[in-house]
Amino acid sequence: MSKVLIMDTILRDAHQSHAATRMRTEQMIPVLEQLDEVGYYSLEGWGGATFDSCMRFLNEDPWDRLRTLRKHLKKTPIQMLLRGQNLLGYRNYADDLVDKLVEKCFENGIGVIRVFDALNDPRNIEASMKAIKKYGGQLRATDPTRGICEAAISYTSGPVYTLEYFVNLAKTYEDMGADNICIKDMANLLLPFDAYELVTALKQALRPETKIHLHTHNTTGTGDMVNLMAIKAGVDIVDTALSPLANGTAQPATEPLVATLKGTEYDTGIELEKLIPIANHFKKVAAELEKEGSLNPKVRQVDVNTLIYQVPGGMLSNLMNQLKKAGKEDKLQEVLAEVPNVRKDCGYPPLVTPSSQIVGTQAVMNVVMGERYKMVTKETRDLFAGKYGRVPMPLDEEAAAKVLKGEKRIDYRPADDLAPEYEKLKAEVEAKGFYTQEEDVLSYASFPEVAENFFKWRKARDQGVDTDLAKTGVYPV
Ligand SMILES: [Mn+2]
Repeated sequence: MSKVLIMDTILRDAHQSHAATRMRTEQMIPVLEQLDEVGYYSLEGWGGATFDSCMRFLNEDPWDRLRTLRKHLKKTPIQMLLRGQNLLGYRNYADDLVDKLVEKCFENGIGVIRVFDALNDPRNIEASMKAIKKYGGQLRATDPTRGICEAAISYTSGPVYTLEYFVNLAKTYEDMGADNICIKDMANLLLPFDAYELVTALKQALRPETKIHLHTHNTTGTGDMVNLMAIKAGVDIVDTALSPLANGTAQPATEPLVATLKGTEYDTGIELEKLIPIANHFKKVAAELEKEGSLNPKVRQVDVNTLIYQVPGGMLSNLMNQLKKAGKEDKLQEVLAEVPNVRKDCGYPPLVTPSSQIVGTQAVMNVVMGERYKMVTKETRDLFAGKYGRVPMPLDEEAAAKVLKGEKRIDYRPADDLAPEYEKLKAEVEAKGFYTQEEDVLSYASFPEVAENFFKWRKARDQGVDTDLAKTGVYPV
């Protein structure tokens, strides 16, 4: 029996992909106990975007959300996504902060940490993995389903991305201590027969106890086929989302896969009947999100452009939003055509946060300004300078000269430059009068301005009338 395990993304990637990560904790709570009874391998519930969105848009403490999820999810591990040395944010953090964040994630209820680096540079997930092994190991001693270290390969296509490349990277991550190896196909670029080949190769190369976990999307309409072919090749875990927020830029739907595998050697063991009332709840939530304008029904459609332009779903909706705000919606095709050019110039990084944002924003600038690299973001410069890590291919020297303007490149692990920072950030949060818990320092480290605004709001809420704040009328008192 090679029972297939399922991670449902309804609490994270599904609404991140469809509704700009705007699902609120109160929209999750009514069905958490039912979700816990389904028999999933894990429920994805946390990550950089949910963390940001909680504070920025929803006036929620992301740590409170995590603790609430954990309170209701007694059996099913909560899975999160960690961006290696970038943690939940968009810059490199010092190793002491990496250690502290991982400790607090497990302490507040995370069971499985999926860690990846946008550039597939193993040096960038070293510190995270060390911390996951340390704190996860302690958790695992009492509960073998928690404290899991899942190292993810950012799947992408391009000249360097051969079967051998992926197998070598997976073996490197396994040697570094990964319990699971994830194929993170954030853009649904992985085609069904390639998935079969890749999973087969990984199964042969990796230890039998290492679980292979596939994460894809249904942006291009191939997601269900990708999952099925991977299952035929022996994949252990696949990611799906309950149908109301599934498909399109999100994951393939859970229910059809459960039905497909029923009674076969791959049976998930999940009863379809248990999913129906939960899906009915999220149907209502999806309608609410659409009504408030967070859910753009366009993202549900099959978009074969992704196969050509190699743009992840989240990035595509970001580009659409950026252009819409600038009143330049008609430039979408031009921007999509510029993305692969920028990518080639900067050494073919996989397109995933933050490199997807960097490349995407630069492509928008190149098109809107009418001249390539006339305007360059700091992030683009840093990517070219090696400050995000090693890119798989050489830079385009002509573009690099235009972008860097003589700035020095580095070839060592970027975080080696960083001095410990937790105590310094803690002192800042305390000096500003916002410190209530160690987690606040991590929120502040991740998104300083967003966190500070959230802390102001929280203080006003908790202390009742705050005369300064009340005067602005911005914060509820
Ligand atoms: Mn994803």
